[in-house]
Amino acid sequence: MYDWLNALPKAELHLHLEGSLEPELLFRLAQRNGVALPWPDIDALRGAYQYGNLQEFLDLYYLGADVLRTEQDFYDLTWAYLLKCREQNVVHTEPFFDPQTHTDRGVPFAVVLNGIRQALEDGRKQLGVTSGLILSFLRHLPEAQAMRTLEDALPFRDAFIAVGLDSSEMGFPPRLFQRVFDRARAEGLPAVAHAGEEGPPEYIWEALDLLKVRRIDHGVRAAEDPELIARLIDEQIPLTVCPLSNTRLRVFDHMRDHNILSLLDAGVKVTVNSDDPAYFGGYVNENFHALYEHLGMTRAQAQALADNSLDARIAN
Ligand code: ES4
Ligand code: ZN
Repeated sequence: MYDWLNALPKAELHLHLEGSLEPELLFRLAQRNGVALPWPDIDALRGAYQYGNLQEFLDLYYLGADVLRTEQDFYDLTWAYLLKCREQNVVHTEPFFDPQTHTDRGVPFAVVLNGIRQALEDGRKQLGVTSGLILSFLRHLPEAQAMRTLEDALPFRDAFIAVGLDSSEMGFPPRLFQRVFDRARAEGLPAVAHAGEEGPPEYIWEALDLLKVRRIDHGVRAAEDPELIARLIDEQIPLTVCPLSNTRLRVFDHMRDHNILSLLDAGVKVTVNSDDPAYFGGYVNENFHALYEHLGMTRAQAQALADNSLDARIAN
């Protein structure tokens, strides 16, 4: 079963490039850039990867991202992830990056973007992994800063396939970013948004109705609202679900409690993704493995999940 799962061709639609920064590369970049780290060694850093909720994880994720300084750093980060894609039969990926995490530290937008897009281009040519980049706004920062980030990005409009919304969810509902998403849509950019990870079903309604998203990232709390589930099924709106992330961040206490297969069987277009694989203990295949081990996922269900991922692509 494991070999069969590994060999399935699949797409990854929910992956934060900054969250694919493995401790080994993090330490290497810290040394290369002369950045002092709060952890004495790699094991101490790995030991810190225990979170009670989304915010505890994000605090560490933003600290880790501080080692990313040069175009080469962003290239190396992206390339390491693309090598994983090839190894895991991820034939297509639509990764997020958070420009504000870097521009707020004084790293220019173009430095971040050029490193990432060169690696994505090399990934297409040398590894046969196709991709489309998603520019994601940080929702814990003011709307005006998201708008400025969008304006910084517009000269590079062709480098993106969509805009997204991530970071701390509770208290930062999608409606706060309606004008930014209106502007992005006017530029012809499709939208996705994190919603219903820790936040309530209302945030998923807002993402659909106000931000006009074509996919929901996470969305697992939709299960609490039958009317919302009916809509997701009716409109076949994809949910990019991240099982290992959800258990590591205590959205579900244990993998056996996860609702992804119930949603699949009910007719919701769910997909399997790794979110922040360096921080949550696995890439896409390890997520598939966990569903087999703890939820008894069948081959037919795994095939449906993989087919959904290829079908829910924005880019081709
Ligand atoms: C994230 Cl798991 C998760 N949720 C929201 N925002 C994020 N950024 C990176 N990982
Ligand atoms: Zn995410």
